[in-house]
Amino acid sequence: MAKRTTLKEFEAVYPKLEADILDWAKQYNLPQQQLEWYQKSLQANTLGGKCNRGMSVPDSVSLLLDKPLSEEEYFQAAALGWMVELLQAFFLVSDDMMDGSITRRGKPCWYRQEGVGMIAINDAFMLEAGIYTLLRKHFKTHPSYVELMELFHEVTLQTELGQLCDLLTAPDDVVNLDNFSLEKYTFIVIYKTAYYSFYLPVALALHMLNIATPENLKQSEDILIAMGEYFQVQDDYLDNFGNPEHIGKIGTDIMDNKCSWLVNQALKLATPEQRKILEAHYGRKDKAHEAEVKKLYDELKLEQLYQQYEEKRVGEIRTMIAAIDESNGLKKSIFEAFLSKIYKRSK
Ligand code: DMA
Ligand code: MG
Ligand code: MG
Ligand code: MG
Repeated sequence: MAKRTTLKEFEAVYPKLEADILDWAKQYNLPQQQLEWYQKSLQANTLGGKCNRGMSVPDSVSLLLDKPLSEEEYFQAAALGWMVELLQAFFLVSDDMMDGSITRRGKPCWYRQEGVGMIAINDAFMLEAGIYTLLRKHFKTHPSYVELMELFHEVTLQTELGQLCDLLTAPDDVVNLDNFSLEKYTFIVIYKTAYYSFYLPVALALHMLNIATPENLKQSEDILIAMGEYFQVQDDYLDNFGNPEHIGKIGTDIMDNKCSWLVNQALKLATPEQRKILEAHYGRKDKAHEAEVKKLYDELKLEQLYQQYEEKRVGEIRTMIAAIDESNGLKKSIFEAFLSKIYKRSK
């Protein structure tokens, strides 16, 4: 029987990994002040989240082995999980700067904290570097070392391609609603979110156990990408309809001119008059304009539309899970575990 990890168990591994990263930096005779800065950035940006992505690695490994993990197995899986969290930290620090966001995990975004500012760009790179420090330290002699490293590199690029499309579809100065489409939306969310948040943890678990094959990777990818797409629709929904206190961040999608799920639905439903409202108020850096768009979203009943979407999509994903062929080493329970963590999430 597999055993699900707790946040407490997962967090208990972090101090050792932080020490590994800082020890590696120490060999360069990094001065104390800079060492302390690195530590502060690691703690501020890697800790304090839900760790769903990170914990999915030990959970998936345990489900694949169908048993609780030994101490050594748990450490390895949790280390890979924390590498996913470092990747996420790297993306969030930069995403918040690019999106001009205010808060993250209930605190000011890193670049807005005292004394940080644009140094956050370099901090983001150093968070990313932490991944490869840990991978070298703990997996250098693992048979799948190269596969693990290539996977991190590939997923990083995929996420950056998604972010590029997200940003170029949302220029600061020109609002052109014709630029938005559900096709573009699908590309953005699959690349910026689904690969690193959903595919990566399971692919890492398969590589850690040396049981990855082109077939089981592809089957995992198909279903996890669908789930990641659903997850980002939730993120877009919560950006407008979520409670900022509860989700720990203040939505910026309307003011940022984002090709969000909500604006795409609004464009599908809008009468010519309603489209004019969007044209006049979407993508303006101003609360009064934003309020007009929020009012239109309510008139168009996008909250109810989202709930219908959620039920339909989750039904489709359940059908995909049921069709999984377990003879190639996969377990349906891995995907069920993922789905149950995000179904009807409010944060
Ligand atoms: C998130 O997109 C994507 C990455 C790679 C961090 P987003 O800007 O919608 O995320 P959030 O709502 O958390 O700022
Ligand atoms: Mg953002
Ligand atoms: Mg963004
Ligand atoms: Mg968002």
